Amino acid sequence: MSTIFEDLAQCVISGDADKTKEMTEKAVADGADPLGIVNEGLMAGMRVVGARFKAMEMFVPEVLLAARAMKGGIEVVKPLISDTDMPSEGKVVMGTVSGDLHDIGKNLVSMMLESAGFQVIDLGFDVSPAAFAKAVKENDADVVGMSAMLTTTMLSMKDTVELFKEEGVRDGVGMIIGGAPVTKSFADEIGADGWGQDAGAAIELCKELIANKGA
Ligand code: B1M
Repeated sequence: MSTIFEDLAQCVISGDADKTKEMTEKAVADGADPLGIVNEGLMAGMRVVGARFKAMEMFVPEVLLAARAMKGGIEVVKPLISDTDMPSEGKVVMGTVSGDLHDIGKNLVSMMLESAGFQVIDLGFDVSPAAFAKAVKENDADVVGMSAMLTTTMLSMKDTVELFKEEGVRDGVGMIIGGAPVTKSFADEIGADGWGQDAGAAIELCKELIANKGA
């Protein structure tokens, strides 16, 4: 017989937002531990989704549905968990760079990061270097993640790295980049800390940068 946590994980995997919310409310009403609901239910389901996406057994629309279901469930339990108890691997500011309106890949990376336990401050698309810098300062972020889909807009990533240096915030924050036209050599060229080919790589990079912070 499956547990309530396993059932919750299954709801997330199937991407059913209504059922996930309903089951989470039921779990709360039945007295289940709110942190268990998050860690062993909702996020456990999303971890399965992440692994299946990596293995190309699930695709972008299914991952987005699963992430939306997970987020809906988390909204139900969030008021029951203090901010300090809420699982957090670290804070990541995410955005698609200036002049670029492509946000599907960025949204996917943001959602996968959240599912992996990161607190994500998603600035949306067409994000200027100054807006990235402001958000990093205001949120004391560990990592900033920039996405670009146009060869013309990826140059804004360089401007953002430069601005961080000018404003004296570069040393305290990891900077990672991604998006179809972006490469590892471009990341090296502009002085970013890493390039992620996909959402899974972004998660690994953030983990690495945060683990090495201050080392
Ligand atoms: Co546009 N578009 N588009 N477009 N669009 C591309 C990117 C293009 C390759 C199409 C083509 O010509 N074959 C081309 C770019 C050419 C180039 O610069 N080399 C292009 C163009 C030219 C344009 C316009 C200029 C078209 C026009 O108006 N003449 C215009 C520009 C608008 C602007 O941004 N200022 C434009 C507009 C649009 C739409 C608005 C219609 C729409 C965007 C809708 C939206 O995002 N809300 C759109 C779309 C959908 C595409 C395509 C078809 C699909 C992009 C996508 O979402 N892929 C795209 C062609 C294609 O790729 N087949 C195309 C799916 C997504 C999951 O993948 O974003 O790569 P991706 O994200 C991946 C990885 O890259 C990585 O992880 C994700 C998951 O694996 N990743 C990161 C992404 N960010 C990361 C960050 C990280 C780490 C990993 O760390 C921080």
